[in-house]
Amino acid sequence: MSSPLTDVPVRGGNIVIAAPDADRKPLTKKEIAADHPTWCPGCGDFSVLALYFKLIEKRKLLHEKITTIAGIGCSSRFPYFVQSHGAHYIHGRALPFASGISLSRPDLHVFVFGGDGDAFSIGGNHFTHTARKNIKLTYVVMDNWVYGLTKKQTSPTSPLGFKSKTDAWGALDYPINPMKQALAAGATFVARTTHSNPNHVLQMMEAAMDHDGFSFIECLSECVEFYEGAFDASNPRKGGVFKEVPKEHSVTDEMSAYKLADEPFPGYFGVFYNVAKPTKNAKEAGINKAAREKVKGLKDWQILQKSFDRLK
Ligand SMILES: Cc1ncc(C[n+]2csc(CCOP(=O)(O)OP(=O)(O)O)c2C)c(N)n1
Ligand code: SF4
Ligand SMILES: [Mg+2]
Repeated sequence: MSSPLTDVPVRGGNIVIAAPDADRKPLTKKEIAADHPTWCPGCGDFSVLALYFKLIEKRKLLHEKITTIAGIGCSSRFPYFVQSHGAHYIHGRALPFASGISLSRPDLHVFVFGGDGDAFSIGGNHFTHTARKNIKLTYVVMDNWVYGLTKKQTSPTSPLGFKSKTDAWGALDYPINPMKQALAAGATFVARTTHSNPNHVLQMMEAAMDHDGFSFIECLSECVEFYEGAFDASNPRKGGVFKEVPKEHSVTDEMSAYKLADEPFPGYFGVFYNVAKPTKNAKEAGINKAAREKVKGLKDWQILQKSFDRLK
């Protein structure tokens, strides 16, 4: 069967790609899984990866329609294990890289995965600015309250008193609350889940993917090597409590979302905040369209020549 062709608007012109055939079969896990994950046995990150595969299968996403980006860390090894376009990028810099992809390829689902250190320590500024720009992508922070890859340093989410290689007497610094951080930065979709509740992780990923804007998920993901038992209080199988966001909570009420985020651990799980707001993608597309109108019919070199002429 022949593939119809579609025009995909990109910055500076249009590229023509083959549209997926309607009768193409959804990808199977075998087709999506790449290398064998190198995480420690029992690491929470396995669960997040398995649910990403489920999401791709369930939502019938095709290879050329997704991209999987990460920074550096155990959790950030994620793209290695996924058979898709993507990058294992620089520590803390996954978001600006992913933003470029999102803004230039509106036809893609851009997924970013990473750790608490990657997101809130070295990547803290990028988190804030990507959120405030409302760039359309989904960011899953696999929060294990520690630096796993570098073998147990205090992270921005480590609780007070946590003993690590950088805080032998226990952490002195007040931890970041990722949910409050996301709300304050202007994220338009903010949700919280945990690796120990697979159905819930999938639900949150689906809702995040469907959001037109910056969607952020804090996913608790236990580091069994350097912070074993960190999340037991949120896991009913370990005697903890998994408390869902109350049904009467309005996801468009920012102050209520803050109140949910203020709850002490284990807190609430679910969508705290979800509002519609124009994305940078949509705003830029308008500017690009108008700019393209002005140079309609010209070849690339002629557009370049015009720019040079203006500088004379
Ligand atoms: C520029 C730079 N600084 C520091 C490091 C060292 N480093 C690698 S991963 C990491 C922190 C990882 O912690 P986190 O993001 O929480 O991921 P996890 O391993 O816990 O999943 C650090 C400090 C680096 N690779 N690059
Ligand atoms: S060190 Fe921790 S975060 Fe890293 S793979 Fe092992 S269990 Fe997972
Ligand atoms: Mg970590």
